[in-house]
Amino acid sequence: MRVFIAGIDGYLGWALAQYLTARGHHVAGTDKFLRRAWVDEMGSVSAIPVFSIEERLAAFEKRYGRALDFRAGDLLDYAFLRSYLADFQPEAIVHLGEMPSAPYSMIDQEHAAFTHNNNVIGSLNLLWAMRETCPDAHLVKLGTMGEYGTPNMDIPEGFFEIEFRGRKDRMPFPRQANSFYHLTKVHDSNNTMFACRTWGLRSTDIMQGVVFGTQIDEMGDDPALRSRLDFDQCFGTAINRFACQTVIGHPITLYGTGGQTRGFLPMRDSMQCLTIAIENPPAKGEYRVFNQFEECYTIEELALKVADAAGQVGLSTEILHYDNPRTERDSHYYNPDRQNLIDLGYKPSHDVVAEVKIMLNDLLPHRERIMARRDILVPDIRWNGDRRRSHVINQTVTSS
Ligand code: USQ
Repeated sequence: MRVFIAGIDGYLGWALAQYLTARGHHVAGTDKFLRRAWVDEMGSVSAIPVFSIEERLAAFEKRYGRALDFRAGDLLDYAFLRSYLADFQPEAIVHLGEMPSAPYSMIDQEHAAFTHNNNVIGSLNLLWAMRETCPDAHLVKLGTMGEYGTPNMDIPEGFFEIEFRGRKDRMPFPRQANSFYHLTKVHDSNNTMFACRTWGLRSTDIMQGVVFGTQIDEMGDDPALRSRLDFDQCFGTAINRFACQTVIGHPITLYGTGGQTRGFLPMRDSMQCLTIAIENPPAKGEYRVFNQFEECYTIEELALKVADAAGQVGLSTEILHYDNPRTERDSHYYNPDRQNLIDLGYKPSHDVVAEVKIMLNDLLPHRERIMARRDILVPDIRWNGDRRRSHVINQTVTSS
């Protein structure tokens, strides 16, 4: 299948390009290298070194025996996007080209406005470019489980049946996002649903949980093919940060009570799920929603799993609770469905500790890179607009 990836240089995009190519798909993609710039803006680096795009592309061709069709560009540059899609004529488009961080979108007015402009208009441009150049292609749009928030009821996959004043309808499940970033994904969902209904486009909107992991098997041993792995307060997600903190002996930074519950999945499961969605497209005009995660855990449970894995590779771990810089519930009901992907063949990996052990072993050779930035590990971006570093409020566990 001819697959176009927007955001192909990023954490998931670079892995997906390899996963799909290894399965015989013909991949093309674009990137503006903003992820590299944002992490730099945070005063950080990827824990695992990221090679230049030229080095990445050369290593890719050497390993997979075919060149990756790549053009640097911006989804906000409509003429560029339209002409690339017209030339490549994709059968599937995977949209990973958005600013993905909740804290980054909460820094100040400028960052919130940037996030909305970049994400919502970039996605809108993609819909228009599809309509004009490849209306039969399938858009696999990366949304987020965070679109739903944490309602006090089960979360279906996108839609639910509701009865109100004696009448019934199938409607979109309410979205109660908890950051300006997560809200951009809600707006994207509405625009995508509208484009499918009005223009007959087809799309799978992926409500993905928090991804963790340093590699997929396809990457092999060439360091130029490896994934990035961020640990700063904006672009490092929970388990990735905890693993980086552990390898340098920094306490794991649990925010608040650590009772926040989310769906999580290793990068290898994310690749499996995205590929299942690509290879099983919806009908023309159909807009469908997949909830995509392996299992739900509290943040504290995950910190304990990281401590367990660390103990198995000979590292000691301290877990500390910091006052939560985010305004979020840290004790709540959470029970989302994830049946659609299972029905199409998704086999969840279910072994977080084994995956974290792989991560720790991948990260240990790079501990100096993390150690040099240890001052940025405690967060200071707060949901109320202040910039104040969090302080320790409680200790959970120390293992050795
Ligand atoms: N957390 C900690 N300590 C940390 C980092 C995070 O306790 O050092 C907590 C946060 O307070 C939050 C939870 O862990 O309750 C998850 O935070 P996160 O930064 O790992 O994930 P989040 O901000 O929710 O965003 C990430 C990705 C985003 C994606 C989302 C999926 O950055 O792109 O959309 O996961 S979901 O969480 O399901 O909405």
